[in-house]
Amino acid sequence: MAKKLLRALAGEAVWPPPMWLMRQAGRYLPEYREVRAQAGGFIDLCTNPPLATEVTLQPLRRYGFDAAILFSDILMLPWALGQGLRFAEGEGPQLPPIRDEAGLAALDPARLPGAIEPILETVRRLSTTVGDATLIGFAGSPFTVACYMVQGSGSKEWDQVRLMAWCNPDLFTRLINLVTEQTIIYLSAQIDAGAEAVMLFDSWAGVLAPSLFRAHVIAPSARIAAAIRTRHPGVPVIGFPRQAGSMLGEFARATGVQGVGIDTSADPVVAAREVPAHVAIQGNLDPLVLVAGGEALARETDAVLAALRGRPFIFNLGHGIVPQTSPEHVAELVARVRAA
Ligand code: 1CP
Repeated sequence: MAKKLLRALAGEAVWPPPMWLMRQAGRYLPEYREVRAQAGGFIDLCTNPPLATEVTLQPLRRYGFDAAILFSDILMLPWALGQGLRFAEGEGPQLPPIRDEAGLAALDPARLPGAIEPILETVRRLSTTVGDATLIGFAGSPFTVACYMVQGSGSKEWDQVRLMAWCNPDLFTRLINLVTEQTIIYLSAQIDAGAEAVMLFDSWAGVLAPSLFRAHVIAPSARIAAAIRTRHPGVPVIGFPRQAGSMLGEFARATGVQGVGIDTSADPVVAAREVPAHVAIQGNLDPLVLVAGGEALARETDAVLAALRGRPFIFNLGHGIVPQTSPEHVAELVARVRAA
């Protein structure tokens, strides 16, 4: 197993660490903006295999990252289940919210295999072109996907979602179970198409009380990790329970994932203590220090490197790159990590 990122996920302390950046394909790159304009809408881009392949590869050409992450979105799963999805320009995603039995019953798992076909075609194309980089497939975690399905748009507090979890736990649990089952099918299909590792993005895990975190973050993630282990032995799973805070160690131990992403607010020294030594840690430079550049970027990069040296570790940001990031700052970051 020669690829650096897969070695780290197998428990090896690779040095210098493998690196990639969340949202490494995106609007901070002029070549992405060009393809994006050509594609029409964002969903059109995600379902266009030649263009989605091209934007996935753009950051690899520029920076030689150790991973390519499939260009798609976590909301393509509800889209594939027939829940209407729109990306209004400058407004973020909009979906008709699920609030009752009828909303849940309208989801149609029979649509999924046909709907995800163009995404799988992108994975197939990438699997023959990524070279030494590791091809990462992904999905949202069931909780974060359910957040958008129930709330109907982005939110800071996700009040409608948490209220459903408390007031109608049976309905919410059935939604989580349905999304969990479909996520297993979706990730499994990405692996069959050539993904070498998969990541579960749980961007909103941090809004949950501990009992709900156990039920709707840890349990579904553990179920997905177990299913991948059974169906695709040796294919690692990275969990990213953003802002898990004091639940991080329990997440790492109880889910059986091979890698854990830590967000910007996590102290990497503390995370290194709480995450079992055989589990890789991925993170966690503040994406805004990458905008700042200069002394702060150098100092903070070195602090992350020092905290996680000597254990399985994948250098990344604590959340996605923001559009105003200078591509030159990314080049400086790559040079600094490579020289560690
Ligand atoms: O105009 C554009 O180009 C659309 C912006 C955009 C992009 C580039 C969206 C809409 N999604 C993406 C790609 C994307 N999304 C990737 C591609 C691979 C990569 O390079 O990393 C991935 C992995 C995601 C995952 C994603 N989508 C998450 C989880 C990670 C995170 O950032 O927290 C979430 C929460 C989404 C929802 C989403 N999609 C797009 C937007 C603007 C949002 C966020 C809406 C909100 O704030 O709630």
